[in-house]
Amino acid sequence: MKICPSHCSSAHFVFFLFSLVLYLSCTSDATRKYFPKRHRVYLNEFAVEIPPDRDANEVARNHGFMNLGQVGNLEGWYIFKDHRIRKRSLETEHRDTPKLKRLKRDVIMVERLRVLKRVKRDPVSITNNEPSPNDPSWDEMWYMHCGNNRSQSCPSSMRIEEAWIAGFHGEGVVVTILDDGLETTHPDLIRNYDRFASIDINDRDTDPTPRYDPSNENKHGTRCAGVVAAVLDNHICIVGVAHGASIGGVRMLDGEVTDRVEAHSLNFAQDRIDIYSASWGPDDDGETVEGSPGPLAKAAFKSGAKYGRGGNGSIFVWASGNGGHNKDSCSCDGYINSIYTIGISRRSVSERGNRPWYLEGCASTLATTYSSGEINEGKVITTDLHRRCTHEHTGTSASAPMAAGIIALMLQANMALTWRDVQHVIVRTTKSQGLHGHDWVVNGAGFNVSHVFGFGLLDAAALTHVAGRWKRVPEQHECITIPQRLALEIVPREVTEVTMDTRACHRKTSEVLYLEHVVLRITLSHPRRGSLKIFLVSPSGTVSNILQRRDYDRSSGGFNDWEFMTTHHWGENPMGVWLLSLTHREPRRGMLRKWQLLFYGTQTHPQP
Ligand SMILES: *[C@@H]1O[C@H](CO)[C@@H](O)[C@H](O)[C@H]1NC(C)=O
Ligand SMILES: *[C@@H]1O[C@H](CO)[C@@H](O)[C@H](O)[C@H]1NC(C)=O
Ligand SMILES: *[C@@H]1O[C@H](CO)[C@@H](O)[C@H](O)[C@H]1NC(C)=O
Ligand SMILES: [Ca+2]
Ligand SMILES: [Ca+2]
Repeated sequence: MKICPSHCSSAHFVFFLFSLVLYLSCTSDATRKYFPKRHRVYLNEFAVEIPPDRDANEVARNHGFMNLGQVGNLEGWYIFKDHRIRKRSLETEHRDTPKLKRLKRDVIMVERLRVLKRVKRDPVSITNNEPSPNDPSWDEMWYMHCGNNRSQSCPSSMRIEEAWIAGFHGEGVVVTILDDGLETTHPDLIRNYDRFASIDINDRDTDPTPRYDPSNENKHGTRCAGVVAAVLDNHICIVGVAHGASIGGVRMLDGEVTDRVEAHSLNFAQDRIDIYSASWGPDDDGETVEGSPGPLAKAAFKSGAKYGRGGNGSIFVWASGNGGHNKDSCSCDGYINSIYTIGISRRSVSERGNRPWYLEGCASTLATTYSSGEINEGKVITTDLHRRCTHEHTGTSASAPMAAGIIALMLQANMALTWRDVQHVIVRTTKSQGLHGHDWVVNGAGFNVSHVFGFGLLDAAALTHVAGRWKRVPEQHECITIPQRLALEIVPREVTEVTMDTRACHRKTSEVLYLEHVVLRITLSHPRRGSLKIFLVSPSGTVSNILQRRDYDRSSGGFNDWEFMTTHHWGENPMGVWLLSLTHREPRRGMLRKWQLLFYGTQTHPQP
């Protein structure tokens, strides 16, 4: 008999039958659809988090485990082994032993290790005769599926369902929403809620439950959380993009936000949280330029990239601003300008070739998700305060959590991706198809890119597929050019141009031959900053629209070492002549005083 090889005992066989029956009887049709390979294999090893004042060896000994040592440089985390249980066992046998229960009471956290699926399949096409999830709002989740509507503009071209069918639901990935709190007891979130990925920085406690007031002002975080990780098939509300992921909340917007608060949030639980999702930034009033991350937040981004996720780098997902109606530009949002954040723009379904009013364009946007912002359009349905489900979630707010959810699927496909790998895979797999814009251009490395959409729409099926076979990119080089100091008049109604011929650190250890991000650091004075337009042209001829006119910005403060980032030169070779071009319509002159380029990228091909 094939099922039970000769060396396996009859007890095992009985157990196998038992598990099979259990498995079949416990899986609904819908669950089976999304968990085609349901058998998770657990090891007899446990990741244990030891309180700082305890000795790991002693804890292990007291409870009858063997301490295999600390996990990498993750302070407090150890691997314990239990010889008494089987080395590999199926999920159905995965029950707490009394011994394990005792251990759990004595430490912060215990996690039984399981074998992660690393097998990638080609994206599978959906057959519509599969049963749908039983979540009541599923049919209205237009950004996930179109039912039988297979027209080209169907928003399900983000191919989230395809990624689920290929086995990726976000298991093992932790996403945290940095916002105004999280309703931790919401019935559609509670099962995925992770209290170790949560904190309340506003009230200095560990419970991020929002402050309730009559206007339900603090609903934002809870709504974003549902988009990422609402529970599948529980007869409640919706299905999260990464319904298998854990979800945390950092309550930090309901109070005075300081650099310290931001930094604390960005580095909180660095080795537990994989993805931080933020749908906030400087005021979108069209005149704010000072709204950049402070030194602590900047350091926090850097530290997250270096030490987060056990050294693979935290993933920071950021929504592009909502200020398009104020003629603002996300170029002036210092968070989107950071090389460490993934700036996400959004596209509305009913958009007919025109840029919607709320859409800002900027060169630092990396990619796009579907969400909505217009009246009469399908809005995003999600979890709401007071255990409710809302149809009113709009605009940008949904774009970052949607991207965070998709990236969670991708990380499940390959946990070893670094923060830069994630960006590389996004650049390679996003789709420009169906995104109408007038400024699509193929850059010097062959990538089609736009200021409105970045490299295009996130494609969950392609992201998970490519992530699974992705080899880590070579180490990041940072080539900093010598600042050009000058006193060049920016003459009204003329084009002021200046060039820089760079060797891109040729023959130095910081040489960059394949670009990732380019940062323009600039100092200039100007009678009215909002009337300035700035372009940067690479040696390959790709034009980055660094700054658009912003009619409401009347400041005479100019830019002082301001950093603009562009992703549009991704893959290009920076060696050669760069052109900086400035124009404005003010009657009075401005003065360009200093500019400098920072090239980030690799010396060798990132993915030969
Ligand atoms: C299918 O989608 C298109 C574009 O979104 C829409 O115009 C059309 O009405 C939809 N058809 C059905 C049957 O829902
Ligand atoms: C980081 O990458 C390594 C592979 O280099 C992988 O084994 C590990 O699981 C990753 N760490 C996290 C926290 O994802
Ligand atoms: C770039 O994307 C746009 C928008 O989908 C498309 O119209 C254009 O043909 C694409 N260009 C190339 C060269 O693929
Ligand atoms: Ca609290
Ligand atoms: Ca649900």
